[in-house]
Amino acid sequence: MKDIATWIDEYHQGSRFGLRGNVLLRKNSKYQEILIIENDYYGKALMLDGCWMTSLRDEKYYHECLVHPALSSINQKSRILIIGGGDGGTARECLKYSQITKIDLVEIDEEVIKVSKTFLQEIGGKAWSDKRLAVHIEDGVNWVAKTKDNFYDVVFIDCSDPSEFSNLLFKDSFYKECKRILTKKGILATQSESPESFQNIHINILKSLKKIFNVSETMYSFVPIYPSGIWSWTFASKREMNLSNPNCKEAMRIQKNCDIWNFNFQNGAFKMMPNKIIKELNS
Ligand code: SPD
Repeated sequence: MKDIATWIDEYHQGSRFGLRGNVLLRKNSKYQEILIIENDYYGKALMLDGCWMTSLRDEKYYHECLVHPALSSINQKSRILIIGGGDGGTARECLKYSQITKIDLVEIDEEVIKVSKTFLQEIGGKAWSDKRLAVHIEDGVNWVAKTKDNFYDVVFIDCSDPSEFSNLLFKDSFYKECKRILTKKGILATQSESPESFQNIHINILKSLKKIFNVSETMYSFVPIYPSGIWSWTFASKREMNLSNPNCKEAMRIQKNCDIWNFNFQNGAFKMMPNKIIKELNS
């Protein structure tokens, strides 16, 4: 099989970020091209419309950083909304918390879920059969619009980069709607792109969330297969959050079973904002 290995690259602003391996699937869904490759080091990896989404080796860098800072810092957390997250990694991490009684996972592209269940079973794992998880194939913007006020304790935006069909997930109007459906102490957690390879989008997300929520904090870490490697996650709330001093006892146990995230890692990651981003935000 080695002789049919090929390079698959994500092209980004004159650079390319590639994995070499066997292509296991390439198909078009109603929304995008879906590709699965198997690489010797990263294992199976998912690419959507030419952008790397996740791989078996590096997915925890992304999912643990999106989920645990939010869930370890909030006391009341029974109802969770995940917008996107079709590979199941975000749901899997959320389900580690016993307080969670219901997760609505709203993914626009059913094919992403089917392909993930077939090729990337390790990512969603038991989450797919957990009774607390309800999967809805729907546009996240519509789902949020029809949700009543003060409903979810945490809303996760686990989306791809801005594109024709995901653009609305980066708009002020959508963030305002997320704020509306969050409980008083609720938290919005979103992937907030790269301060290096998506600098302008990153800054816009941070400015929007600060303006709309008043309280927001950003952490930085790595996702090896994303353009430039450095990535960010932003957490916003109507009230002060306790992100640097989480007090959830269960999270003490959970951190021991994570591959990447722990409280020390998180403390450092919230102090990593590059100076050029600080200056932009203050300008
Ligand atoms: N550049 C890729 C950004 C994608 C972020 N979401 C990935 C989804 C993993 N659940």
